[in-house]
Amino acid sequence: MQHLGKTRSAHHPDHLLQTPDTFVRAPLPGMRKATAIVHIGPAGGARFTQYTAEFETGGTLEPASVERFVYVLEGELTAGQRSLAVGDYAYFPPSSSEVLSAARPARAAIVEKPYVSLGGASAPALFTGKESMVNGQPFMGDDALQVRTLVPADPAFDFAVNTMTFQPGATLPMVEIHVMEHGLLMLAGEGIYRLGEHWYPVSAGDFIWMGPYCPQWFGALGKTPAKYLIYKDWNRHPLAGETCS
Ligand code: UGY
Ligand code: MN
Repeated sequence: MQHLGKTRSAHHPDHLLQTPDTFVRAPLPGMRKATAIVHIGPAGGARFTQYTAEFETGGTLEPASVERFVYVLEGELTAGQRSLAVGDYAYFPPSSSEVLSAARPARAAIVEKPYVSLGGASAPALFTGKESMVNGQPFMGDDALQVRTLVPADPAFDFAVNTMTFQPGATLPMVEIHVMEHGLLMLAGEGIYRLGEHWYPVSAGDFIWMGPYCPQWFGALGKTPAKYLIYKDWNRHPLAGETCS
């Protein structure tokens, strides 16, 4: 708790840094014995929503009407016959009927958004995966920065979710400025995140939203690797979803 009005959290039109001292918890419709920390949504300028769901023993989350991606942060969740441990993830197409439940306390990062169809095709089917089974790939040739791609490379998916693991001292090789937006959860370690014209110290537990074209760069500090989970909209033409009159 911070009683003197100080925080590392910051909100600007093109980015949000939300640190755990500023998290506010409230249940969402469809939650029982669970609560949500809503990190970002349309009210904050994003075209998706991302929240951390915290389940008590016996907690449940009803299916969503939109597509949903779940990455388990702590404990274990089940969806029908499937069980998801820490580092496991699942994709639920819109109107999937699967309820998420927790036999014991658990936490998960959840991204939800309306599905943007490609040529009228329906959304991909439910799938689950294990991050531990995904091979890391060097990012732009740098072995000290490993990317793990959690969503299959299939144009039917309108978003991507990756983990990025930086050895101490590793950095993004350039300041990125791109049309895609990001939801980012720091999973481990620490470093400096450049967002627009601001440089922020960040560490495990922090959430960042980057709007389209937000200049972004990260450098890992400390003596242990820094790792984050990162969402981006993907595989769609920039005019997809626009109506021309
Ligand atoms: O995929 C990405 O755009 C990623 N390299 N961005 C980031 O880490 N801020
Ligand atoms: Mn990026």
